[in-house]
Parts: sequence; C-alpha cells; structure tokens
Amino acid sequence: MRASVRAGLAGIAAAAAALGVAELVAAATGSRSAPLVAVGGVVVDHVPAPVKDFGIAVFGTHDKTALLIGTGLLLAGYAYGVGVLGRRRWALAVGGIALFGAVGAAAALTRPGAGPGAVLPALAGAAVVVLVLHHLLRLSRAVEPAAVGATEPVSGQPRPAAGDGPDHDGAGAGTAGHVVAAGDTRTPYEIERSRRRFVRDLGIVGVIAAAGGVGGRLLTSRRAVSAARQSIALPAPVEPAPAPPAGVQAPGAAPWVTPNRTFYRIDTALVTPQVDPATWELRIHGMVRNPITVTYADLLRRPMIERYLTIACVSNEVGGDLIGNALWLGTPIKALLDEADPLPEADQVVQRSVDGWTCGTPTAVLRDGRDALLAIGMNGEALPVGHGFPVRMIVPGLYGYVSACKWITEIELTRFADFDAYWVPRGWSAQAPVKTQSRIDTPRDGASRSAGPVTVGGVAWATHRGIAKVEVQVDDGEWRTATLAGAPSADTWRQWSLTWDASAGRHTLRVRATDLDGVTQTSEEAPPAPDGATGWHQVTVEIG
Ligand SMILES: Nc1nc2c(c(=O)[nH]1)N[C@H]1C(S)=C(S)[C@@H](COP(=O)(O)O)O[C@H]1N2
Ligand SMILES: [Mo]
Repeated sequence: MRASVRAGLAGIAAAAAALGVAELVAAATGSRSAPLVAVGGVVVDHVPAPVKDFGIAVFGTHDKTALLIGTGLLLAGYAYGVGVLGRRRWALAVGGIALFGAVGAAAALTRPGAGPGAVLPALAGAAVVVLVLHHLLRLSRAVEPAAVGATEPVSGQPRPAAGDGPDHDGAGAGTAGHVVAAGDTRTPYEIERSRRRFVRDLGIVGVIAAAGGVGGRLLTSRRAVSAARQSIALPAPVEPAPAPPAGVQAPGAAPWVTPNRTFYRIDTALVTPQVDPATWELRIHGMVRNPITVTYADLLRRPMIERYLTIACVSNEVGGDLIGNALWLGTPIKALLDEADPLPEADQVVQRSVDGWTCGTPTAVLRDGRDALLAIGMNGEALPVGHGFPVRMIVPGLYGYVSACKWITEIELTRFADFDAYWVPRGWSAQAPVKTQSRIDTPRDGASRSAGPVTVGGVAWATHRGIAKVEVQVDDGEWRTATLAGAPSADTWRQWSLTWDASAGRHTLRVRATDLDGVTQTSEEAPPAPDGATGWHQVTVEIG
C-alpha cells in the first residue's frame, strides 16, 4: 500500500472515530447536535430554490438517506485529504481538522432550539481526530521505507512509532525519533510487523467508531420516548367518529383506512424528534388577548373527538401516494383558540415544531367549525413518533405543509403579512387548499389482463368539499360514470370502481373527479410547486 493511501485511510478512520464519539456526546446534548445531522440539517434548510422547483418540495425518507450518505462521502473525501496532508504537513492537517470542528460546531449551534452545549459533539470529534490521526500517522510512517536523503520531520509532525506501549515488539526500533535515511537498519520482518500494527489499530479505531455511533444512538431519548408512548392510555372520545358506511371499500382501490405502518411520511427532520410527553408544552401566544400554555396532561383532560380525515402532501404527483386516510383522535383546536381570544387582525396561525419547522394556517379556517384537531391518536394508537408524537395538528381540506405540524410545541397568532412559514420563502404558496384529484389503483400502469370484464378502481378526493362524481375514459371514448363508494364525511377520500369490458389491444384509462361544488378537476397539467399538482391520472394496460 502506498504511504499516501495509508495516510488517507488513517484520515478516514480518524473521522469515523470522531463521528462515533460525537454521537456519544450528542446523546447528552441532543441528537440534532451530532455534526453529520447538524450539517445535514443546515443543508436541508438551505437547498436552493431551483432544486425544489424540480418537484422536491419536502424531504421524504429517501432524500434524507441520500443526503446523509452524500454528506458522509464528502466528509470521507475531506478526511482522506487531511490524512494525506498530515503525513507531510501536520500543522496544515490540524488546521483542516479545526475547520471541520468549527463547521460542525457552528452548524449545531445554529439549529433551532440548540443550547451552548450543542458545540460539544463537534469539538469532541475534532479532538478525537487529532489524537487518532496523530497516532495512526506515526504508525504508518514506521512502515515507510526510509527514503535516501529524507528530511527530518518538522517539529510536531507525527514520527515513526517507537516503543510506546508495553506490547511494543520492536517494530521500527532502529528508526526511533527520526526518519533514518541511508543505513536503515529495519529488517523486512520488522517493517511487516509495523504494517500489521497499523492495520490492527485501523481496525480498533473502526470498532470505536461503530461502538460510539451505535451506543450514542441507543443512549438518546429514543427508548425513553417510545416507552412513554407505549404506556399512554388514550382517553375515550366524547364524540366517536361516525361509522364509515357499509361498502366504503371499493374493489381495486387502496385500503380505505391507511395503516400507520404504511402511511406516507414527509418532513424535514433528519432525525425524528423525540418529545417526552411529560415535559411537552404547547404555548398559544402572539396576537391574542389571553396567552395560554397547556401540558400533555391538560390536553388529555380536554374533550376529545374522533374523526376519519384524509391528509395529502402538496408534493404528491398526479397518481402519487403521498396521501392517506386515518382515524384521528384529538381535541378541536377551535375551542383552544377561542380561549386564547385572537385579535381580529391575526389572520394567520403559525404552528411551530420542536425542531423549528413552521407552517401557517388561516385563522378563519381553524375557527370555521371544521374538524381541525390537535391530534394525539392515530388509528387507535398514540401518534407514532414519526407522525408527530405526542401532538400534531390535522386540518381537513388543506395540504400538510400549511396545516399539519408534527411535534407541535407553539401556536403563534400573527398575520400573513408579517410572517412567512418554512416553505413560503422556498417558493410555495402561503395558502394551499387541497385540489380535487383522483387516482387509478387497479389496474396498475403497464399491467396485462385478458379480454373481458376488468375491474377498474381507485380513490378520489376533494377534502372538505367532498366528491360528487368520478368518471373514467378508455382511450378517446365517452366518459363513463364510476360507482362511488360511501364516505362518513366530505373530509375523507372516496373510493370508486367500474367494470370495463376490455377488448384486445393496448388501452389508456383516464380518471377525473368532480367535487360537490360541481367543479370538475382540470385536465391542465401542473407540477406540485407552488400549490399542488393538477392533471388527470392515466394508466396504459395491455389486453391479451
Ligand atoms: N414538524 C414538521 N411537521 C410537518 C412537516 C415537517 O417537515 N415538520 N411536514 C408537513 C408536511 S409537508 C406534510 S405533507 C405532513 C405529513 O404528515 P405525515 O408525515 O404524518 O404523513 O406533515 C407536515 N408536518
Ligand atoms: Mo407535504
């Protein structure tokens, strides 16, 4: 192995150990202060607008994995460079490490809700890199065959290993303290032993890195919060949900109730916020006559209602699956707002999550009598952690990014003119009612079927307005009215189905819905930005 490659690997190993140790420290200072997550969080919050115009409105799970892997690879490249540099110019490497520590510390410090302790993981990480890299470079040098005329290392530069431990077996003994030029007395055997020692310590460092990372993760509040969640006994609703009518499930459509396990998840959080209900508080303040703060226990004592409500993401493409229907348990937000008594000018209710994310909802919408809930339960369980435990908002009729704050901790009455919530300066509309949409679930695009009767089915939604009609078109034929399944209210999606007498060949199926205001969904295709995709969903099928 070339000496510079060895030095580069030493750099990567040292950085890995640093991340592991930083993760351990972050168990005490908060998971968002770990350098990789902090830097990734800054990146998430500063993705330039054009990138989002390609339709990446909100970070899904895959974007996050890609971002963390990308940040990790960049860091590995940097660490490799620092290692290579450190072999010859140790002072420069220390500078590079200090820069790494400073960037990590600054990122952590500027994350919402960070205390001064947030700098500790990055600083500890930087210290670990200095120590580990110094050690590994010294070992690595002991493996290098001394070059004729090699210069004496500058002071402070890692020197070849020499008798620095009880297990030291003489490797590099003849080179102690300086690089020997001509007349290197090391035997090939001794050099081989140094090489093994280098590889062994590289391995040890790797184990430290992994143990730190895993240990840090286990030590975070994750376990405590999931235990707290398990032990919650949800209160009985004063008003149970109206039972869904018989036949709510149409043949060929996605399950009418989306299970928690498969419910779409969208948020900007790189690590899921872990919020302990015992210390959770919701502060309602701003332009109100009567600011209030409620604890989780206070909230549980309020009247709870249960409702089936469908929520959708503005980033959902035509035909996409960023939509789900669940049975939510929560207390109406209207009553709490009434108690806080907003000033008449306060036209916006800004909701703020523990991680600093915000969304803004028209005050009028939250007070117009619709079932807008501060939700604590989802499909009969306490809210799953990824869906906002312990408390989130759910508002029928509005896209999630303007209404459905998860891990909510603050409600501030303000004016649209005075405050832009998270996605607004990023090019998304401040107000965004859900657009009328419909989707074909069966048959799938590209499916094959035999000629004869084929079941076509799917879902349609115009949340809070309600669906009046769904129509299906085959190729350029007449629009045919589908059979609509029932729904308990206008706030959920409705399923539809139709039996199609299919003839051999390749056919295109198209769907469109009409809401209860009598407006038919537009055929005009628009991307998700700035306020929701439009167009008709279509699938092409092969009939044999
Ligand atoms: N704290 C927080 N709440 C959030 C978001 C977020 O990024 N952070 N994203 C919103 C968006 S864009 C949507 S579509 C819904 C998704 O809710 P779900 O993940 O439970 O399906 O949450 C909303 N609430
Ligand atoms: Mo969303």
